[in-house]
Amino acid sequence: MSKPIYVLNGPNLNLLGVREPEIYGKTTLEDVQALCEVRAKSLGKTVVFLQSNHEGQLVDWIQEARTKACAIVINPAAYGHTSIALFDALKAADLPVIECHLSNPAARESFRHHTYVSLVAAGIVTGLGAKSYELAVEAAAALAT
Ligand code: CA2
Repeated sequence: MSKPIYVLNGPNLNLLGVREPEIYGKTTLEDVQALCEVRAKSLGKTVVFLQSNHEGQLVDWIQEARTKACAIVINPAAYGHTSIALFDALKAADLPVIECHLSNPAARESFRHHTYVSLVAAGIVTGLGAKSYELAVEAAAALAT
């Protein structure tokens, strides 16, 4: 059995579909998980889908992925813009990393224009809502080791 793709989600994404639907849509994180699972299955892969509001927890999961996953898809949410810890962990994981965002951060406030994660990402999918995740899983599967 091949290793799963870890799909990691950062802070506040548990509110998806519940708050601010005008920005992030009506799809819940549970819906996104189902879409990722279906897309992965169609490619002969599985996903481990996780969300945390805590930076250290995300670092722990990235460290776990280093040996247990074949690739990482990550929507780091706001931590992408601030976290050198996530950057360091992803770099050390030495796996294909696909960064994904529901919105297009480049079209939003300037503080969202830079992400540390993008410095270690093989590719970035943004602005397509839940579709960003499906395409990110597809890219991760294609690059998986
Ligand atoms: O567009 C994305 O996926 C973001 O990663 C979402 C982050 C934001 O800080 C990034 O710049 C772009 C925010 C996630 C918050 O998610 C919410 C979902 C529903 C309601 C409120 C927040």
